[in-house]
Amino acid sequence: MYTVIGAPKTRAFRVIWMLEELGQPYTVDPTAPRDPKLAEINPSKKVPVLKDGSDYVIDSVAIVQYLADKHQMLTHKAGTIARAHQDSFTQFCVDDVESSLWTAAKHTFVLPAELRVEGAKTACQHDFNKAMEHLALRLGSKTYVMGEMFTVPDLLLGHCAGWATSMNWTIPEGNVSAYVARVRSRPTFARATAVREKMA
Ligand SMILES: N[C@@H](CCC(=O)N[C@@H](CS)C(=O)NCC(=O)O)C(=O)O
Repeated sequence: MYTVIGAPKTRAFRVIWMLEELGQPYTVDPTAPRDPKLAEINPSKKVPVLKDGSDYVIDSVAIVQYLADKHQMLTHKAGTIARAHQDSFTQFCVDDVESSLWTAAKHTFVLPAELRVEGAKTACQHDFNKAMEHLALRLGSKTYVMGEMFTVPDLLLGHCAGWATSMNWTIPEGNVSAYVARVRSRPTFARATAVREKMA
């Protein structure tokens, strides 16, 4: 039995969605970011954290890929060229998509007011729009970024797309909007969303 530590409205949602994809049993400990009790397991007091047995894994991307590797689902095997391309999409999601969202969030409500920079959010949105153009080109007419198989970067991109929409950023019409709708219409996404709503 896994324990997902972190309020489901945070990136902990990714881990919950992943566990729904895997059909693995889990419980959620909805600890808020920066709760002092996190310091013992994560010096940055960030969430999510996955408790697996007596071990703790921190960082949502590391957790999701670990679970994919462990259960051999939603991933190509390490050391294959397919895995290299898959990881490239994961890094694209983290570097180009999530970083714009997270930096914008920091300059909206995370950083102390005196450190927030006016215009930072506009610059982030510009970068996000550029990333969406690149996603459109890399995705082409494929069902998922790696083709017919739903993999880790699809889950991460699907999560980021919802985050962007909640900030009123636009997902471009066409292959990207159709892709996002496809990813977010998975029954596992609906089940994870129900968990989030129940714990809100
Ligand atoms: N790269 C980390 C980032 C985790 C992260 O920043 N989590 C947010 C909540 S979604 C948090 O705990 N923020 C608290 C803070 O920045 O102090 C991951 O993907 O897990």
